[in-house]
Amino acid sequence: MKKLLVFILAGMFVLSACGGMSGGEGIEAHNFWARPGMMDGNSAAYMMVKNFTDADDAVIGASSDVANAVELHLSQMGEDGTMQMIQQEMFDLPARGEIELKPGSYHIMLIGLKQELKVGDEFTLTLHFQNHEDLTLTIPVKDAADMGGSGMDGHNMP
Ligand SMILES: [Cu+2]
Repeated sequence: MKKLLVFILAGMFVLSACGGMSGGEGIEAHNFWARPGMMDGNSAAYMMVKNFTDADDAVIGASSDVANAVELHLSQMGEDGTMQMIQQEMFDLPARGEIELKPGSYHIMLIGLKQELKVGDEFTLTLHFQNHEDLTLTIPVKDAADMGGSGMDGHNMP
């Protein structure tokens, strides 16, 4: 029985190694989604961005037709205990590194939606990098509660 367990653990290690930083090329975005938003309201997009190159890079902006403005934000707890959003000039993306955009942390903010974004909808978002060419993504709108969004990061406010 013990031998079998060791075998399974070894197998899991190999799988997780393959799912890590190997196998990719250039810069890739994974697991992207955005939270729903009302027309004229806001939304936020989240994803994992991975840099498979040997050069430091950075996300320097994003654009989308569904919003009047798209900004790079960081949510963090302020001194008064409320969640605050701070606009970022860029998201650093070191060589062979990655950055996770997630609720309560780094995110791409969609400000002034030109259309309602409902769960199940999709829209186009283009990421701009310091060195790498643009990356255009088709982002699905998902229920933030299903995705680990607490609703406490400032985006569910009216
Ligand atoms: Cu924000």
